[in-house]
Amino acid sequence: MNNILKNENNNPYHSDNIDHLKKLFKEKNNILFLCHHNADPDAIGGALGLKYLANSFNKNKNPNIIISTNSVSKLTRNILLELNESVEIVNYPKLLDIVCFVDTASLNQVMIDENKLLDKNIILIDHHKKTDLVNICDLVIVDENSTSVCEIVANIFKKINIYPPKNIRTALLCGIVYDTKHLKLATEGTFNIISWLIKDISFQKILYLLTQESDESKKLAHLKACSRMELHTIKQGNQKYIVALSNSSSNEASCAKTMVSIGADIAFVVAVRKKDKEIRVSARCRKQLSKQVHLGGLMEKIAKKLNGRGGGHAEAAGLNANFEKGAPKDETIKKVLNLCLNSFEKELIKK
Ligand SMILES: [Mn+2]
Repeated sequence: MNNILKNENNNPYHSDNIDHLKKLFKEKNNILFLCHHNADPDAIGGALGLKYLANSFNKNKNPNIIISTNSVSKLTRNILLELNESVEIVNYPKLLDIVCFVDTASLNQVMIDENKLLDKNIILIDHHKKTDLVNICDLVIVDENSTSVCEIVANIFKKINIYPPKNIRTALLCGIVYDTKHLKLATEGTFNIISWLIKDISFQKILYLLTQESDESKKLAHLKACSRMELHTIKQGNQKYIVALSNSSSNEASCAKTMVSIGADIAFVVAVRKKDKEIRVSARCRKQLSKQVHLGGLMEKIAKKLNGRGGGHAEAAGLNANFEKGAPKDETIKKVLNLCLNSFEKELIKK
C-alpha cells in the first residue's frame, strides 16, 4: 500500500505508476485479472491487453496469468470466440499473487473471498469513479476522464512503447467502441488512440463484432408486437406525440424499445401471463418526451391503479400487477393499455 499517497494526486499514466506496473508484472509468477460480473467487451478487452503485457514482461518460466469473471455478456462471448481467446468463468476464483481489478470499481461487482484478498498485491485499473476499493490497492491507475478501460490500457501500451498484435488491438477497439456507445461519447483522445490501434483492422469488422443477432423468439415477438400495434396521436400545444400500444407474450421490454426505434414517441407493451397470474407492462419513450413525462413516475402511478408495483427510469420503465383468475385475457389487455394511454395523456396535459 506504499504507493497510494504518491498516486492519488498524480496523473494516472505517471512513469512511477507505469514502472510499478512493469515491476509487478515482471516479478510475480501468478497474476489474476478480475472483471466485473456479466463482463462487457470493455472489461474483457482491457483484461486481454493487460494479460498480453503481463506475459511480455514476465520473467518466470511458467507464469500463471489468468483472466477471471463470474459471467460474460453474450456480446463478449462472441468477441472471445472470434478472437480465439478464452477466460475463466467461475465464482470465487483462486486468488493469485497479484489480483488486478479491471473495469471494476468496487468489490460488490465481483464474487471473491475478501479475507484472502488482503495479503495479495492488489492493482486497480479503471475509469469509473473511485470507491474505497482504492484504500486496499498497492497500485491504482484510474482515469475517470477516460471513456473506457481499453483506452487506458492502450495508452499504457503507447507509453511503454509496445505495439500490440492485431487480435489484442481488435479487442481494445471493441471495448472502446462499446463503452463510447459506438463513438457517440468519444473524445479527441479516443480518436487519437483509435487511429493508433486501427492499423490493418477494418472498422466495419469492429462494428460487426459489436452487433448482436437477436434470437429467433425475440425477432418473432418484435414482429408480432408491431403487427398488433395500435397508434394514437396526442397533442400538447404545437407538439404531437405518437403513442404506440401493443401486447406480446414475451420480450415486452424489447418490443417497446423496437416500437420507439421505428418511429413511436412512446410505446406501451403489455404481457398477460395467465400461468403466473401476472400482468406486466413495459414502456419506452424518446429522450425529448422523457423531459415532459418521467416514465418511471408514470408507471408507478399506473401500477397503483392496478394494485401492482411500477417504476424505472425517465425513458424506460415497467410495472407488474396481479392478473385475476378467470378474467378474460383480451379485455384485460385492452383495459390496461387504455389506462396507460389515458394516464400518459393526463400527465402530459398537466405540463
Ligand atoms: Mn468500462
